[in-house]
Amino acid sequence: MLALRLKAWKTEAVLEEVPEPELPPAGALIRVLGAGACHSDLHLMHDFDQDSLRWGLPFTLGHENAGEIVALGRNGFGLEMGQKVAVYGPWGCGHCRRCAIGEETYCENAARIGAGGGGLGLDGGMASVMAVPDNRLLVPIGDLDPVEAAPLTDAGLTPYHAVKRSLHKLIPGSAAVVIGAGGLGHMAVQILKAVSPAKVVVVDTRSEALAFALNLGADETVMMGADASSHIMEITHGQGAEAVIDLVGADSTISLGMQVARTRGDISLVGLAGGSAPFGFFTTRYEVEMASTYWGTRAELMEVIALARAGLIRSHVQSFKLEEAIGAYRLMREGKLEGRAVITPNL
Ligand code: FEH
Ligand code: ZN
Ligand code: ZN
Repeated sequence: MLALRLKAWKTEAVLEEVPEPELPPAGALIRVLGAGACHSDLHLMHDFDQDSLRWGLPFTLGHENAGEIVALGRNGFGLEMGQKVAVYGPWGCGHCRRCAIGEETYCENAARIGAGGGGLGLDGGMASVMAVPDNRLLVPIGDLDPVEAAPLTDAGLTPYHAVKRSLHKLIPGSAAVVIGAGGLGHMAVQILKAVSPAKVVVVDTRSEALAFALNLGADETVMMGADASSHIMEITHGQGAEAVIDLVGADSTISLGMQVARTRGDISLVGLAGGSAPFGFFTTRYEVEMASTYWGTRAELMEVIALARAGLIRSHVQSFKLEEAIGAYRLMREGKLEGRAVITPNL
């Protein structure tokens, strides 16, 4: 079968023929119906190296996947052949204390495993068939379109986890700032509107992205720039926001988040741009809580799928054939995608 493979660090992925995978004894084979193209894949191709990620190469890209079960190993209780499922992306050991509570993102044995999951050091979904090592990693999607379900596993789950961290602070009259209205940001806006009464303020450098966010339910938009913080302080009546979700992670966005987080507010740093900002007594308001977050838990993926099945959130996708995947990543790099690019290897 044809697969989009990362063969060397700091090179573009290439399409090549690979053998179809074998059925893992306690897992499943999935006919991939949607494999989301994530911004992190660009970092995998252009920025990371063996020192930053100690994963083996080559591997097939695609860590946001949904499809149909075409072979099922043991322990597939509640699952059946032909069923449509989303694949939980971060694959931990399954039995350490973190994995036991579904927090496989923070698996205690990650270093020993030597990979982050399918598409992250192990073969992912940018091929017609994908092997999933354990059936615990599959979440049925009912009648959701698998092309739209695929991005829920990362572009949906990652901001959902960050929002949940602050949910108790997002009371009526509160405000949440979403920085970056791309693949994750367009989901963050909908998630915030679905689960909280907070006023949602979206920041981006692109006017089209801000218009898109307004369409998805954002209450206010702010153009990123020198005036962004004063604009947000005005919108929040001089108090700042209870939650800042930074989906970019550049020096400028981290600094903006620190300027606009309210006393006792939260900043969740999700974006991988690699920025930083100094932290000291006078750099934020009192008791601002800052955390980096990575993906979300298995139970949270079930919650995200439930939100989508209830019609409360929906990923906006542009689909591309496997042969067009490299072109899709180029569009992403140029900031020309609206919502999420999803590769459909079986179309
Ligand atoms: C992938 C690879 C490396 C770091 C982070 C990621 C995220 O896209 C996972 O959500
Ligand atoms: Zn990702
Ligand atoms: Zn583990």
